Amino acid sequence: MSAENNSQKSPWELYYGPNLGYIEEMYEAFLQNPESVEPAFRDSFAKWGPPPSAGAVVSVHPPLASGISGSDSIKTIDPAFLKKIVDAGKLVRNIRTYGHLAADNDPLGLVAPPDTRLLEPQTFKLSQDDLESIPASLIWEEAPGTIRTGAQAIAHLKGVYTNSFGFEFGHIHAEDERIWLHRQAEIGMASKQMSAKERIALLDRLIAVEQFETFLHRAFVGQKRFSIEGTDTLVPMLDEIVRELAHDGAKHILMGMAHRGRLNVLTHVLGKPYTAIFSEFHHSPNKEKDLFPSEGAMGINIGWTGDVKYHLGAHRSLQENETVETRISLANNPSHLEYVNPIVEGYTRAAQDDRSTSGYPKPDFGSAAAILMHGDAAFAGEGIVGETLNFKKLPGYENGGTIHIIVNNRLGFTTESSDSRSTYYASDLAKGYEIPIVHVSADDPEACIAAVRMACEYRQKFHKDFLIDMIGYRRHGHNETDDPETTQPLLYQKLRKHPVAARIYGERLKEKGLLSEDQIAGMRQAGLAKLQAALDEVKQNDKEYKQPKIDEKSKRRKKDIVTSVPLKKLKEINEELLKWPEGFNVYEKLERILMRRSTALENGSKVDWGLAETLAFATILSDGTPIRLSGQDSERATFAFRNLVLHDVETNATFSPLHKLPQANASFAVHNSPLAEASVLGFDYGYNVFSPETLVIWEAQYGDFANCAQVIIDQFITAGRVKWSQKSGLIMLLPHGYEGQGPEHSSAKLERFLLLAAEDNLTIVNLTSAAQYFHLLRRQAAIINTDEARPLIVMSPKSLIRNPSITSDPTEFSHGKFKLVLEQPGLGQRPDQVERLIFCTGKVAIDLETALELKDGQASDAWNWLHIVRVEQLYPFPKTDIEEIIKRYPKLKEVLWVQEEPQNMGAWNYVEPRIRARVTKETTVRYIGRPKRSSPASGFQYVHNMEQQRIISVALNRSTLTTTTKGENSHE
Ligand SMILES: Cc1ncc(C[n+]2csc(CCOP(=O)(O)OP(=O)(O)O)c2C)c(N)n1
Repeated sequence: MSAENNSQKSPWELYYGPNLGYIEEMYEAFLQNPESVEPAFRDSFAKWGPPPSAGAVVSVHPPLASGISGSDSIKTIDPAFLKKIVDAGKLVRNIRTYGHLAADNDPLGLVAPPDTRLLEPQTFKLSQDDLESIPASLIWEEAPGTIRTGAQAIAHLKGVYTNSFGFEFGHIHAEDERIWLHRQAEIGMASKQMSAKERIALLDRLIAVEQFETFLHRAFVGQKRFSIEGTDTLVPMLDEIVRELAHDGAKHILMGMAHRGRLNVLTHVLGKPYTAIFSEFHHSPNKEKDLFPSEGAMGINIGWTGDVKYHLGAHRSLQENETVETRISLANNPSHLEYVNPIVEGYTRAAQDDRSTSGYPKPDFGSAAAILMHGDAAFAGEGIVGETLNFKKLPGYENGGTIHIIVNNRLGFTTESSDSRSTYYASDLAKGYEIPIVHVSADDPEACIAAVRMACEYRQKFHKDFLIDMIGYRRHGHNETDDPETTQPLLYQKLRKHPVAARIYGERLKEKGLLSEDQIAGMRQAGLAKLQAALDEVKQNDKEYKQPKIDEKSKRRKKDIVTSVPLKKLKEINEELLKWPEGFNVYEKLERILMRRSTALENGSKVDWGLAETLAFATILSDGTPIRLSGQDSERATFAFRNLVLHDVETNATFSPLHKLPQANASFAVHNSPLAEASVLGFDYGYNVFSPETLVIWEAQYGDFANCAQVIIDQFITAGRVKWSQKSGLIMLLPHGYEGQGPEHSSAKLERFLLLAAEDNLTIVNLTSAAQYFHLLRRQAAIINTDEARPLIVMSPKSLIRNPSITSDPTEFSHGKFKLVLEQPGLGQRPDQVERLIFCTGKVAIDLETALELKDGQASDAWNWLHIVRVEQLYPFPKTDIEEIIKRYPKLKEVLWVQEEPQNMGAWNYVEPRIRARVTKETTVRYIGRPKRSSPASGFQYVHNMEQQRIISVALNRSTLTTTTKGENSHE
């Protein structure tokens, strides 16, 4: 489109007939939407302006019979020739967009070649002569000076787009990015050829990668290692990424990967000594041959998965004008593929955020970066992948670009791609997130390194994710004890003859004259000698390598933590919380609600759940502890009690009083999360593990949705500490309570958490007062950065949020602390008369209290036979408090556990043995609640009401007092 250069007249005058029609059509489209036409047309049309009025465009000279040889020579244009130019332009576009289909990046040549006719000049009836006659600049604006003709341009672009690399950039909407990516591919990469020194170093690395695996294979026969062989180039790729990111100033590089090639990455990228790895193999039982061949089997857990320290980092100092110290960390990873992704994203953002001052934390995207490695089957199949990719542009979760590598061996265990995905490429999911994709052969290490450099430059420039699909193969079975020929016979017959990457690359360097056969043999010998020396050392010392632990002993549950706050300070803070900038127009209804808080701390007033939470947050910030709260609609809260972010009704501007609180000494992040549980909980857990000094809270919309995140709960939150010494003080707020809203939205599945509780791994609570919540939050904030830190599971309230019964006196905030159990006020004052003791937890306690019809906080004497105790903390079980209470009542006939949940759910199965162990033989232990059910709650409000009423009335009915003295419990 350089017609404007060729004439003093309007460029429109160069066109006539059908070509004029075509160009005019393009111009129409340009007027409608400039993005809809090729950039070349767009630029030209912008310069040309509209065509002269009809009839004004006249045919100029007759067409040149021989075409044109340079743009200067254009005087008149033959319509047929013009069509060829347009078609050549289309061909260029096709090569750029679909060239990847023809790329030579499948090391084994297994995939049937797709139809790539649209990349051929013949498809457009373009002959070689035609292309020779078109100036290159007409179809490729940025063609370098050495490329003069269309034929040369097409040859070059085909080389770029259909040889080593399969570039997919067409899905990137941002024009500047797309142009940059194409420019890099077409010109930039070629200008960054590797030096001879770099090439030799690359070969050396590949030899080390290969030898490490083959050495392990021979030295530890029959042990699984999930060899990297077939995707060996991953290691030098990681080397290069680390180098580039460190050079750009990253202080932390956070990596996540699964089993495949992990040992190789641990030793070569993270610097775990050969001796350490050999020692683990040497001391592993080697009896796992009969175990199910998965990476979860013993051979792999012993030594390097189960006990790998979270910050298994290698320090590396790079000399780049100044010394930059970069910490590289590989996240602990459970067997569950891809679930580590959000954890690593959380680490990364935590590493980037500056939380030292009030307001939102300030991220520095350059200071840390994430690298995620994926299996091809897992990337396409596991939903957590998409959930995590979705963080890419979300303010509370973005990290300035994750570099993804699909370690693509084209198999998932024994399953072929044709059975594991419906997409053409394993990487296709990434397209929806506008992530640039490069498909590259693992057997072409230089191409892999070039792709890595492009990825790092792109991240540096655009702060966005990049994906490299490294296509290789798997040399052995899923693990090394598996016989892959049972399921992929032809592939493995072919593979037996296929040389490893280091051999292929060695040959290439020999051909280039960079190395001789003897030199390569010398490199191999040196590598082998290192491995042998390490093994000899391990055998001689015969000492087991012990993974370092974060903390061997953890001191638990300190009693002396002060969580109360002087009333004066609370009042000052409360006053500040009700201030917003001059001219900020708060929604009137909300303003009225908020302003009611102004007197809540006065004598005789009450503090509700929402204010208790805000005061807890504010005082925690004032103590210098940063807070991060994320969850669906968490800014306002599902139940609209929080409203921590105000919206100006006239401008839509937002303001959070906690950000401008003068007393605040740390950042406060509150984010409405995307509609996902596993990824968001994983992210927040990761954030907290990386930044243990931050109070991190994840909130479920309703507690039952936490089961969408069950893998994160089972594999990380509850087990991370014993598996990996990975500490977390994450809080999970799970709205729970039976309020007739149906099978879903009632139960947060308390029983699941109780089932997972052991070895002091969690704190599980179900609260009935605003002050309890305040003290609990402050208590957690005080311990998160100590050995005492444990994830805190809160069955949080729904209707109770607005129930006056759970509001607290201001003095309960300025005095006292979190109590493990709460005794029903107004009951149990005549210990000698109490015959029934009810234990319960959460909302049902308030239903019971309501039914007691207290007067001035006192129950009538008619209730002297009864006492009710709320178990506010279920795990660890408050046995001392409960024993003391039980002992207080000499005439006790029975202890009831009253719950709203069905008998097979809730806390009954958990508390029953714990209560039974603490009562006399003569005391009956009984259950009152819903019968066993497969669905947690009824779908009908009236059924719910009836059930609830029955539970309360049986619990409070003296005539149902047990008459037996045998002590056997009877289950309702
Ligand atoms: C969530 C989950 N489901 C199933 C498995 C069992 N499993 C282990 S490896 C594997 C195949 C993985 O294939 P791919 O993602 O291509 O990685 P590769 O092993 O080929 O490197 C399967 C199904 C698992 N570890 N995690």
